[in-house]
Amino acid sequence: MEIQMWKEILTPYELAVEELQLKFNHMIKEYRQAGIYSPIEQVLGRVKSISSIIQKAQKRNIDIDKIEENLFDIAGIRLICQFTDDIYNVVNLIKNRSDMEVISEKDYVKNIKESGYRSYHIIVKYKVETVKGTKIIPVEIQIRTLGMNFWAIIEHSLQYKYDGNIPEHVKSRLSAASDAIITLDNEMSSIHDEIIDAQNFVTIKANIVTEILTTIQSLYKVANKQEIISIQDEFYEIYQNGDLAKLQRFARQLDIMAEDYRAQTIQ
Ligand code: 0O2
Repeated sequence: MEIQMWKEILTPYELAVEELQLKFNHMIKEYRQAGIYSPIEQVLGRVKSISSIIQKAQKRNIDIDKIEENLFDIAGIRLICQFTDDIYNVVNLIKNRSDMEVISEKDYVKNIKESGYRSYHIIVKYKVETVKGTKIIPVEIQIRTLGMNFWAIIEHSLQYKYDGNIPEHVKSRLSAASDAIITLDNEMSSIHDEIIDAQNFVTIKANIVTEILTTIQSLYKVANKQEIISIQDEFYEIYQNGDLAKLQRFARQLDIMAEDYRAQTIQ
């Protein structure tokens, strides 16, 4: 197939990956802005390279003209989570979306592959609008923890290094590493609530500080310099003290002050 033809085939897949990365990243942003723990930690995406597509098609005896009907992972999204439980929450989030339809799923978290590979795979149908019209694209979404991702990346590069024939002694080390990651994921899950509380505290504090600094900046235009300096001093003192409730109270007082100035400006 000519390179131009490949480009035409792959363009809607690129669009699907770009749109989905944006949507999942926006989901993370919405959670964080609301000060709520996000079950998705990181979003990655890729369109399979032409050489990998050809290689996979040859391995499976798929005619190159039939790849679109037979290969479902040309567009790939990877959602990285902190905890194993998050994986299942993300699966439900995907199932409840109206912009994609789940066509198949494989739970390699519960049914670990012989290699030691763990991940949850979902194939969805996703609609994109191109200049040539609407196109339905299959997208493979892999959902895994940071630990599972670490293992899969290392194993994948070893597959390349040994051309798919990893020696037995390396395989058994990989299997031991996979077991160690299961233990790590389980340990992390057992302190799940404490970690989430700590992370929520940091996110909420960061949101309030941003809000306070934005209000102080807006007050520069209307309040007198001396007043601004004393507000800033008060803010630094409360911030250093680290009391979240005091910071929240201070943010509310500042809001009222800014609102008063706004009302005066309108009069
Ligand atoms: P790439 O380069 O990541 O795209 P198959 O594709 O034949 O392996 P199937 O049924 O299509 O099998 O899909 P399956 O088993 O759900 O796996 C699809 C993808 O999951 C793979 O795509 C890998 O990304 C990942 N995967 C599956 N098993 C393993 C494994 O043992 N180790 C690692 N590191 N990744 C795995 P590709 O096309 O193989 O590769």
